[in-house]
Amino acid sequence: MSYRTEEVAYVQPAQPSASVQAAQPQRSTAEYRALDAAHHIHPFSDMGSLNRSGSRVIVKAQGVYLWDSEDNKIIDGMAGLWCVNVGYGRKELADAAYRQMQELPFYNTFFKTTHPPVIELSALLAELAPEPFNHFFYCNSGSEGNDTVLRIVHQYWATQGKHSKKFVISRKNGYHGSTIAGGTLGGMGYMHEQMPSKVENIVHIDQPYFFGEAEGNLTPEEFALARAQQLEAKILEIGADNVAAFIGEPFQGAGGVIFPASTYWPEIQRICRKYDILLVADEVIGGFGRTGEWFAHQHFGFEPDLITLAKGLTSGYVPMGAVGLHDRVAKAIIENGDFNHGLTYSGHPVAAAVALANLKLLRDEKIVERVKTDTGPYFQKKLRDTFANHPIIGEISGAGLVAGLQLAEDPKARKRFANGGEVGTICRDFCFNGNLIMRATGDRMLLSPPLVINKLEIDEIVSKAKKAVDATAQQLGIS
Ligand code: PXG
Repeated sequence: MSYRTEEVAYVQPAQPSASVQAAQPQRSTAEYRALDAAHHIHPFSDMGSLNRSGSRVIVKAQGVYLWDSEDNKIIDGMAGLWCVNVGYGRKELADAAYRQMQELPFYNTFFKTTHPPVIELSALLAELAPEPFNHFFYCNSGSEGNDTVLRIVHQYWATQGKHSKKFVISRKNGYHGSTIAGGTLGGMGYMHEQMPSKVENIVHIDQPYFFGEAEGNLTPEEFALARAQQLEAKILEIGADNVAAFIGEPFQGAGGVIFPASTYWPEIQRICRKYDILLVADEVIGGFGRTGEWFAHQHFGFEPDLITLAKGLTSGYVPMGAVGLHDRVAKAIIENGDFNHGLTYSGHPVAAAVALANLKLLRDEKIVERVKTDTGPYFQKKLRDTFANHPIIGEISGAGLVAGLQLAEDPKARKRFANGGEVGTICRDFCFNGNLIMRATGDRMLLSPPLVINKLEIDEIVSKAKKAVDATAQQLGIS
């Protein structure tokens, strides 16, 4: 029986299971903090300031809840980092890893060998992905997935004899990872500043961020179309013969859950086809059910040539990334000699076994369908009902189980706070103190809970989010 049916979740108090309880903290919070400050550099952090305040020590998790070393129970509105799609504590995934570690903990697929988990995973991905995606290349993360995308794109055009097609177009405020290639592809200015060496031939166009960037009386649809047409202008500027690919997240995740209007992706696709440019959908966040479709490009109605996958592929239980190749790209790669790219852990058997078990849960428990028809619409409506006419909420974006709340000084006039980033941090801290994990990107508050969340848990997230936003407004003297 499925663990997280509505019935079970409603009657079951969310206590950690016996196996979770076994993992009790071994040290006091103060000891953990001191050791962490002494020896651990956190990602994307100001370590001086973090070490002075001390991190929250997360010690266990079950379903949609986390527990810290002070035994606070926290509801995880972010599914970890947008990845724990099946929720925490699924024994099936632990068992799959345990079995595979005993059977074959490692073997590579470089030199004319393969193994059952990677074969089964590839076949299942081909079944779950849209029709033209039948081939998959594996890596360890979304960043490596996008490095792999670049390698495939260049190899593809080499096989077509179009060696001048070298430029890749991406977007400002897109996020494609933190390797040098991922960071260059992404459009985060603060990352570029710390990267004097970048990958060549990558250029950016503006993002389709209506609330923050639309001027005049444009409708969201007109604005999205204009932003998509920047791609055509950029291609003409560089010369179509020099452009290899366009890459974008179907909706921007880390950039603030920015959902383009319906006119955006069809126009991007039209332009890519017109100028013979590969279209890459970075599905690292959108893939595996987030919007209620298996892949976010299906939600937006377009057909990419390559898809980058990670996060929900294993629900974050072990690291794994992948790239899905459209048949026409796969054919070119397969029929044209060596493809000189690979990682020690490409198709790692344990990661593949966990991914396989994870995808079977998503499929067999109809988790994605539930997001589409039940919990997703409930979550979206609840947010819109709760925050309608709120004095500091300007926009609610999202579909399925992902949402962005725009904090604004004057919602109706689309006027943002001059110190939006600070306001976001205030709100994020109120959430944290109220035992809700909600992420702030500048002045946008983001939610992306585990896909197994039930309606009571959605109610809890939304009411805690409301309290935090109200407290933020109060602190700013706005009511
Ligand atoms: N593409 C997208 C769309 C992502 O969101 C990556 C690629 C890179 O994946 P890896 O596995 O290399 O991290 C991501 C990652 C945040 C946050 O705070 C978002 C990500 C990673 C870490 C933090 O929103 N996205």
